[in-house]
Amino acid sequence: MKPIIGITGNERLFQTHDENNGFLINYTPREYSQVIEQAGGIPVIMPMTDEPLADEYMQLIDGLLLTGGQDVSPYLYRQEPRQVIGEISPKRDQTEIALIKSALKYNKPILAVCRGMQLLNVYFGGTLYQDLTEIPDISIQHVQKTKPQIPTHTIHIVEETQLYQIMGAKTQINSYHHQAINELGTDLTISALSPDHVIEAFESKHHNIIAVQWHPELTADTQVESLNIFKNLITRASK
Ligand SMILES: [Mn+2]
Repeated sequence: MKPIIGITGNERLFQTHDENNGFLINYTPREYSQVIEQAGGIPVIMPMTDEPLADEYMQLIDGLLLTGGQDVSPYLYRQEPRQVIGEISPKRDQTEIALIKSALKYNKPILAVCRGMQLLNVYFGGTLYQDLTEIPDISIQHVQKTKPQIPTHTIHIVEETQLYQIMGAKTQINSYHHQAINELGTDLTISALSPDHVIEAFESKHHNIIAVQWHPELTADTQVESLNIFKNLITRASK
């Protein structure tokens, strides 16, 4: 059977009649499930759960895809929220931290995208810049105004990393993050940097992890390197 990939879900209000009426729905952007299918896996969207059901989910899935979304609660890296921070979701943090812990316990491969990468960094003891304006010497537009299917900034990929095997030395990626990694977590290795030295990807020699700051699911139709990131997850999940 094809490997089953668990995709972390988000919640949003579905409005019925007016802005004050509605109910919450579970969702994920369609591209995540679509790209897992294209890459040869079976996508399963996992809702946020009150009681973490992570260990049970790990019996059902072969790999974990941590998706983009809200900012990570700064409480998790021992900071108060500053004026520049965006929306946070403690429930989502709690659900996904339980999933990360369980995936590592059962050695299930993880691919982390955007918020997923930031949360994974925090899980391993790292910290974040709450907003790009807090980064000294930043010069590149990391919240691109161009549509998300179009890569805009360059990344330099570190040789002898898994990402280098997947994407080569240098490529262009889309960029939709207003936060970034500050201190890198323990056991993690930088695998790509932007020209203004923002950490754009990391992996680990000790854990089955690949994490990227951009959104390859949105460029998988036009850029083969983007699709290959998901094919790599399927390969890792097949073992
Ligand atoms: Mn960027």
